[in-house]
Amino acid sequence: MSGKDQIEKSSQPNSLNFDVVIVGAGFAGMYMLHRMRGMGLKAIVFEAGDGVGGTWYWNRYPGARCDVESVQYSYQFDKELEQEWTWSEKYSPQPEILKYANHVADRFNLRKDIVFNTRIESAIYNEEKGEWGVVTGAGDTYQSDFCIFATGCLSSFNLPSFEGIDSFVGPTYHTGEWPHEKVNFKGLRVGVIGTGSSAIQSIPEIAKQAKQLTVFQRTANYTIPAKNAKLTPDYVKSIKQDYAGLRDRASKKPAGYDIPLNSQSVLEVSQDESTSEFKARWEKGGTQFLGAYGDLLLKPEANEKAAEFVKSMIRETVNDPQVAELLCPTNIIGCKRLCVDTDYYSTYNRPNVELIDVSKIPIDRITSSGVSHQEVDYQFDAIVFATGFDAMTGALSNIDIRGKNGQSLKEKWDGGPQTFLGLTTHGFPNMFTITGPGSPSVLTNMLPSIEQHVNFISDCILYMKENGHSKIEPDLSAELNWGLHVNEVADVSLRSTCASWYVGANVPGKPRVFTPYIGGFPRYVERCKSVVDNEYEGFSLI
Ligand code: N01
Repeated sequence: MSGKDQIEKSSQPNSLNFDVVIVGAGFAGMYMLHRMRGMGLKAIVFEAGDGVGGTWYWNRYPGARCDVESVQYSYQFDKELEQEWTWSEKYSPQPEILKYANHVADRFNLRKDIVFNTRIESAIYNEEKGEWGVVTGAGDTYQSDFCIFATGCLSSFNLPSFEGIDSFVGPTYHTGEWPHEKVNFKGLRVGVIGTGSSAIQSIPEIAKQAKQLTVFQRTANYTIPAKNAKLTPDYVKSIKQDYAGLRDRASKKPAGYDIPLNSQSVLEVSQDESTSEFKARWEKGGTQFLGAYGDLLLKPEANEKAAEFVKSMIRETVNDPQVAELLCPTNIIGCKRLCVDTDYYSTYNRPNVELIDVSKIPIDRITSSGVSHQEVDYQFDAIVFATGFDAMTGALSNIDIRGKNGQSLKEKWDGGPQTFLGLTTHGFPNMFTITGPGSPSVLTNMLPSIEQHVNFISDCILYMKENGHSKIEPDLSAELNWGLHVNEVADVSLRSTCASWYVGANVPGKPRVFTPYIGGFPRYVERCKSVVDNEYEGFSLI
């Protein structure tokens, strides 16, 4: 029986009242539901897909895998769950992560309170009643005291409005909404548009199948080899013996991810020394590469040392010097999200792969038979759009969310999102956003960030119940001060200096604001803790 059937059977007509409505059944929504039920609250989750897993449900493209080590990209709220689940690889592939999400849903019997195949169209706050009215695509309305958005940071995919996009006669795919059935590119001529993380993971896999693969690159990206490997039983045992220690070390790191970080300046060491450190980190693989020195994301001249090393590796790997130069990025390394790959650069040595530079002259149009660029017609049997997401705010602005005085969230955030702690926004009482804009979210290991937010929200609701409060809303002054702080710390980092999705640059018309909080996970957690210790300082409680 589906969650919807169950609700319809167990509820009286017009009595669809809940303590908490949660939107989204990814890792955030699932844990939120678990906590709410554990507190004895009546909670319901709405999920657009027909299964749990969020980003790992939708992103099924070939080569999709995590770029945070799986033993850390996992829940820590339940010690038995930690012990019973065994990851097979250093960076587990998407099917295994989705299996884990399903395991969690089954283990905690979550599905009975999740309504699948249901997209939320609007969430309207009724001031008189002090409750939220959440309306589904089917037109059903559910009332709740609290409305929690667990809609994900990278869940609303971005499809640029290429001229003629509907005229292509073959199949088209978007990496962010990949079909559930296996896509077979064998013997086909395939075009891939984009060279971000999703493209960098999928291109080597598509190239193995396709007769011809043509990649359209607007901005070359830095990517570090994953050096993925099967986990040995001894390694798994050692992790399980000290999971608590691992989690504790991770919680003290800026990204909530336990990787080796060196605080020394690269400018203080010799060229030989830095080259050998970069080489060692390249061989180890993954995003820890950027932890080689403390100032890589602070000073352009320091950053250049790391960038030059990666470019030297591209030139060493790619046989054709012209292609190698095209693949060499010209911006700050780590400014756009650093990618992690398996055989990305060497894929361009394959005779069936070509790279087209669309950085100076954009793609003209999509035609019925392929892609036209500079009056050259590239003929394809299939096109893959690896063009990313309307990040951080896209999923929220797709829902008509209205707070006090009918104010629309989309309109409030017209000039960029305004939040207190990335969790709440003034004028929208009893509404929370898990890993919302203005929180560390995408700059951290998402799992601990999700758990920290879910725990904050749960503790807050518990505090309200215990102290007779029915309404919580952040003060405007707290929100403005938080916004200033988010901007202030962003300005210190080189990360805010390029046209990335962190600043909304990939979506035409989106305000250019550095959206996540870059002050680091420990500092953020400390701030949340101090808000709580000071009886929800910065919030009005009624
Ligand atoms: O999206 P992206 P993504 N014409 O925005 C190009 C996470 N993730 O899905 O850079 C031509 O990075 C665009 O070009 P440009 C991770 O956080 C994690 O790859 O804007 N090209 C770019 O090359 C990641 O950062 C994992 O100039 C156009 C590409 O499309 C985030 O998701 C795996 C274009 C989009 O790249 C997003 O990654 C995958 C146009 N009109 C993703 N419009 C892991 O955990 C856009 N592009 C491993």
